[in-house]
Amino acid sequence: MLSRKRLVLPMSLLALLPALLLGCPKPGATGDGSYMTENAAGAPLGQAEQLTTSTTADGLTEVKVDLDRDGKPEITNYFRERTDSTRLLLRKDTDLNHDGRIDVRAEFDDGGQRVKEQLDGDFDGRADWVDHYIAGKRTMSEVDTDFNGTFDLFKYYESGVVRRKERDANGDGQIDAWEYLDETGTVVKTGKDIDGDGKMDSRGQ
Ligand SMILES: [Ca+2]
Ligand SMILES: [Ca+2]
Ligand SMILES: [Ca+2]
Ligand SMILES: [Ca+2]
Repeated sequence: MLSRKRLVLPMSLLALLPALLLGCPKPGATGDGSYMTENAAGAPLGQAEQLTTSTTADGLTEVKVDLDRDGKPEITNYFRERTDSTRLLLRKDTDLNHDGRIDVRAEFDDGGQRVKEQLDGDFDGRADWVDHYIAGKRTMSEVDTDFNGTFDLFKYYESGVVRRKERDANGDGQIDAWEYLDETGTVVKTGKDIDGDGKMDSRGQ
């Protein structure tokens, strides 16, 4: 029987996940996902302070934002400057636990839609949850459920709903368990690779 390891995320990250994943507007957030640091009159908005603005080697504008005003950035935004329009946010790095290491990296396409989001749930500097998006919709998640550095759960979405889960339960890099779900999230079919050749040997339901 396949052992189901429960994904444990620190509470601080859990609390922030809905806002991060759903892109809920937060105080100070602008429509493009970057952070305003002052209002139209130039007065500080909340606590956030823009620390530095520089240009990266590949020509992007890098803006570091200090949310708690301790002099260290929690958010780094990367923009592409445009002459015919407002600058475009391409990447947003967030340090959730204020240890100086990035815990969430979100990447956006030219249309401003999310293409990839990486989360480091145990704050060891290594991403353990990667969401992939196509046309702004999440299509696939890679999850390292035991935080050992190897992704072992792969979720595939249709219209935002998980319809297939693949697991590498023994960590050999090959999928050994499959679950197929209907649109309500109910498992309708399962499969297992018993002899370790990466092919399904037994089917359920
Ligand atoms: Ca700070
Ligand atoms: Ca961190
Ligand atoms: Ca990690
Ligand atoms: Ca793993």
